[in-house]
Amino acid sequence: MLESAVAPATQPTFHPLSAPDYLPAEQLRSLQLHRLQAIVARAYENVELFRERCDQRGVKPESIQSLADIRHLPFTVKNDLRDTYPFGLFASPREEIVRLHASSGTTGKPIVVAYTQDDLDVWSEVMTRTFAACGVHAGDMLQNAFGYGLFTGGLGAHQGAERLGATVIPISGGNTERQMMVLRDFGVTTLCATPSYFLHLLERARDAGIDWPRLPLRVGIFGAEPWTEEMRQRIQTESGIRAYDIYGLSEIIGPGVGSECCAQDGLHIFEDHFYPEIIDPETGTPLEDGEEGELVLTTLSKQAMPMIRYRTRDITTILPERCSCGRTVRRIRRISRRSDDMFIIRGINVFPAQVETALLQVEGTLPHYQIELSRQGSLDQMEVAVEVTQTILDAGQTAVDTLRHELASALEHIIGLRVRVRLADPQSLPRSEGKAKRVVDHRSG
Ligand code: DLL
Repeated sequence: MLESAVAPATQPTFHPLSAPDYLPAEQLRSLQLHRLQAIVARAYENVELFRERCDQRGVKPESIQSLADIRHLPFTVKNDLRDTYPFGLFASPREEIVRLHASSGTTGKPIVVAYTQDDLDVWSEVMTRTFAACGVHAGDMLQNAFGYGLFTGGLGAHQGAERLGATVIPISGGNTERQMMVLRDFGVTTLCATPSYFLHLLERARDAGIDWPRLPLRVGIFGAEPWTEEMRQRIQTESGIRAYDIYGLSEIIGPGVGSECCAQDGLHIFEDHFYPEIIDPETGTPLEDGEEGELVLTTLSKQAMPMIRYRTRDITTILPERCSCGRTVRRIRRISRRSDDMFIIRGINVFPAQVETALLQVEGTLPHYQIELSRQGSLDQMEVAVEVTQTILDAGQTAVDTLRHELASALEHIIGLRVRVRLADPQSLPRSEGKAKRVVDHRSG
């Protein structure tokens, strides 16, 4: 399918809940300061760990006289949530908490996050703003394939979509047969999923003979895992829909921290509720807008569990320029990596996103890949398995060898390392119903 066949970006109709997206800068800053002062006071009063850290530094809630004073406050990190598991960072009495979610992560205990009714209202508001920014509107038929349960994706998107006035199909992740039936029969116009699960669904739908271009599906709301601009282009050209990137994390609220708009050029942070900073991940020093570093977020209105200067480990840049959509809230560049997803092969730092970028530059690949790390003797090995199209396989050995060579060169060019490339048959690599597992590390110690 050609790029011209991609659905045009819908011009969003203004949604009243989106008004804060357009606040004049001065008004926004003054609202942020007012909320920051209140939330710091609340956390100081109710969260022991935060109070102790402030006391050690000689910082009091009254020390916050300007937004720049946020720099005096201590950071919060993921381990703080683990160390105080399950309820140690709550700032509301247990009876006022109406919802819990949890995120398991890769190691150890899960982290638990809490919401009061007011927090749920803010969450549905920011998700409504997310959908509105992506051109979804009342009356849209929305298939929500984010997982429901302790994961924040399903319920987070659900509340916002209902408040927007869309018709929500709470199908959750997985059960691809049923997803296809709903997609085909219900007149779905908007689909929420991880980008990797959407690709799986697209492929299965084609195999099942679904006449994809005739579906009314127009918008994809994708997030919860890193994906590249190259992947977006693939998704858009192959499916004909507009694919939008949305961002969030359980510790802050879930999805709804930031979202692309119809300009598809960075994600607006809903700054009236989540105050962003960028720091140097090594030293913790705050960086200027426009500089790349680790995103640090402070919840400005969350009652049950305020997060002050939470270090997300997500690497991005705040884009200070005004967006063409007219929103005044600042944007971040799409998150393509985390400070902790880097691996080192023979002394070279590699991020999975670099591999994705390299693979998708080459014709003949399918957007499914996995990176395997192993050790032979004392030498680290990296193998990239990528699915290739049936057309390439049918074209014979020379075509296959040429493709392998092109892929190895593209990878070497981007990561600076010659690695093994394994061409896999279509649909032979593992698929995930939620976040994709891109790296399998067999090295121990
Ligand atoms: O993934 C919340 C979410 C649900 C976001 C649905 C978007 C859509 P966690 O499971 O706590 O929460 O994982 C949060 O996932 O720190 C990022 O590293 C990563 N992540 C989330 N969205 C994106 C994105 C949800 N659009 C962690 N691009 C975050 C890249 C993302 N990474």
